Amino acid sequence: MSNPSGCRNLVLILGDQLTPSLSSLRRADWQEDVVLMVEVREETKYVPHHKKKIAFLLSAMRHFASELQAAGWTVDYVRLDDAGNTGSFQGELARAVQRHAPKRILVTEPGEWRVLDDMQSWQNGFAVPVEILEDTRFICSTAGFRSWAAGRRQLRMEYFYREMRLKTGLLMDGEKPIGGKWNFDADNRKPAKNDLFMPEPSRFKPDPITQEVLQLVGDRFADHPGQLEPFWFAVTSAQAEDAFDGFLTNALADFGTYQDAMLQGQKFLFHAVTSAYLNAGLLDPMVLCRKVEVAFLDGKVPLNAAEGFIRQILGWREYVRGLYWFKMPDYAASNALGADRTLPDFYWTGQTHMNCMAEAIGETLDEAYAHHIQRLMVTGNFALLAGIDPHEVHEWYLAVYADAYEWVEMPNTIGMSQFADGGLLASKPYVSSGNYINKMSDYCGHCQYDVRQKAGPGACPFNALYWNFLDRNERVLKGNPRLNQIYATWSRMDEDKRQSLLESAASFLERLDSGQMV
Ligand code: FAD
Ligand code: DLZ
Ligand code: SF4
Repeated sequence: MSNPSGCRNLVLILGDQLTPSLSSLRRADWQEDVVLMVEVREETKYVPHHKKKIAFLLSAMRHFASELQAAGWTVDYVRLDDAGNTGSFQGELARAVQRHAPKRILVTEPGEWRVLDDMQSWQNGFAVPVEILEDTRFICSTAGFRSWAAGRRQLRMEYFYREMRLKTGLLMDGEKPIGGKWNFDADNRKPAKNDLFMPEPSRFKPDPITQEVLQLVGDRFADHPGQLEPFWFAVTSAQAEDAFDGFLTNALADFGTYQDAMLQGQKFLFHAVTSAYLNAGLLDPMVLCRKVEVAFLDGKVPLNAAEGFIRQILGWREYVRGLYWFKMPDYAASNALGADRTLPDFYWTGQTHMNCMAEAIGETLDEAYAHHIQRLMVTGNFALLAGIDPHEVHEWYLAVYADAYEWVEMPNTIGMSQFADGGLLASKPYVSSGNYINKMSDYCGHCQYDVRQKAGPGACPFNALYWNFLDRNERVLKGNPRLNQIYATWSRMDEDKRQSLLESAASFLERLDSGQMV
């Protein structure tokens, strides 16, 4: 197609690709090409995203567009309320092709399979070549993960992580891990006390761009979950870097030790609160890991903190992304335990007598954030014990967290949290009775249920549900060597006690299913 007056490349940048060194931008020329960014209804609605998540992304997109413009790029930015906005990537690209008559469309591969699938059909629709470039913002490419995974029977994160340490040299002394061990997790299981000094994440005052977005989201997404304000997220990479530097100074030293702790009313503890920024492209994972390594080498933080943090990014984050692209699209339908209960309404309201759940869900609705152990051992644990459909659980996590995109959320939910992939990611289901929650938090002291009581109406529901889960899934799980001991305990248990636990769980689930407040 000849285009004497058109642009050379039309570069579509998605809302979670806010990085100046994005592969598509690197391929383009700021003097000749046009950048396209679009706010589209389809992306804001494919799950009922938390209001703060939408506000964060739209504000970060608008700030990034103005940064590109200031750097000389021509940016065609379509706002959600612009007249004629078709509401989809495809529709907006079609309109932009009319406006700019490009010779080629450039785009960096997306973070979700559904968008990639759509993108692969664009070539036919536009009569303009569409080039989908690799997303180079990750430390391990999808091809690199595939070749690591090829021929392995088990895809354990720990082995992947060791290879990544060797590849990057992070915390390495030649071929050996600094400190003589790859993993210091055993030192990272302390409960916290409420009298500890608690650092707070950096908060940023909404500027006029953010205020305009808050108005829009308040008007257009009133029916979506979560509190919109106070809104304090970083919306530029400079702010996100400031926030991360604050974490390095104020919280990293205790990150490892209290990584698994939970405390009433303490939403962030010693966590970085950085995932939303990283996943949107405002921060670079390798830069963060190097900063943490330097903090350790300079003697500012202990090894268990530095290693623990680097493992989350270099290990878990890269690993789940590799696994997602390795296993999609079939992974989405996994349901190894055949769980089919509907997600209880209280996941959207926080209205439950279970204090741990009310805290984790309430904080989620307030902040579009909860830390890992709240996600895994409170809301995830309950869903797994109660036999909730993993797809519904997945859609909830995808909706309510500001950091949620399928590539990272789905393996964490379907694999790590719900064991729906049958043990591909986790070597055993992450389930616990109330005892674990009581050990790692002070939630039980504020709860109307009694964590020490095993069965009966006043007993902590996690206690009976735990045994009910093991009993219900015995056929699938009993052969798992990591569960031998627990199944041996279950078989040795007095028959009356077993019956009372099973009856207690059944009665709880009946109340749950009938919509009573539990
Ligand atoms: P920190 O605890 O300070 O950790 C530092 C960083 O390590 C995080 O910012 C994150 O980038 C990375 N990280 C830590 N754990 C993981 C992990 N398991 N997988 C990938 N990266 C990790 N994380 C997301 O980014 N998006 C999601 O949608 C998401 N969904 C989850 C769903 C479930 C059911 C579970 C159990 C975990 C999920 N996680 C998800 C992982 C983890 O809970 C969050 O990354 C973390 O809580 C973010 O808070 P933070 O930045 O304070 O993390
Ligand atoms: C999550 C999201 C939202 C809420 N809105 C937009 C949008 O209006 N425009 C856009 O380009 N991206 C948005 N996103 C992020 C996309 O959903 C994300 O790029 C895909 O899910 C691929 O990861
Ligand atoms: Fe949660 Fe049970 Fe503790 Fe209540 S008693 S906070 S339900 S673990």
